[in-house]
Amino acid sequence: MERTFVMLKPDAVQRGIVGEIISRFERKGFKIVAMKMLKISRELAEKHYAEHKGKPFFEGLLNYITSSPVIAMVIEGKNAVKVVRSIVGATNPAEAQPGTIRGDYGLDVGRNVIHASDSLESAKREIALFFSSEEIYEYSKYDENWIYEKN
Ligand code: D4T
Repeated sequence: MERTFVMLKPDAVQRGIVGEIISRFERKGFKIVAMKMLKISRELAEKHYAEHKGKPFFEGLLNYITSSPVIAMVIEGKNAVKVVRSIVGATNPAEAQPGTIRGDYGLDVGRNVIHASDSLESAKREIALFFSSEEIYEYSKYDENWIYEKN
């Protein structure tokens, strides 16, 4: 099983679509093992987006992501990193396939609704940035035998 980091960005919270988005991951069969609302500090935003420092969109990205609360989550399941990215869709919502979250809910790359880790290494780094180990829960879900052929 893999774990990945997912964040519903300020626009998702402001537009009242967090429930719909979380439902998509639940329906797919993923298990939510951590979740909280927080207002991201500039310091945390700079760490999270360190790879983009110096790019022309960096300042706008930081202002956006720190502007209003977000919902941070850890999602667990088989091939979670890849499958969650495919549910999220392309970075630019204008190019994201209909049926993906960004394809269904956005129009502008600077308001792309959701973040999901792009690799297992990023997932580990981002989960550690946002959650302590006590905030991540290990538990069985009653439907697991119906989601996976073998546990
Ligand atoms: P995040 O990290 O937000 O899930 O997005 P992606 O992983 O899909 O894409 P990314 O790291 O390349 O971009 C991070 C973040 O920056 C915004 N962005 C990106 C932007 O505002 N303008 C741009 O030109 C690009 C490339 C959107 C996502």
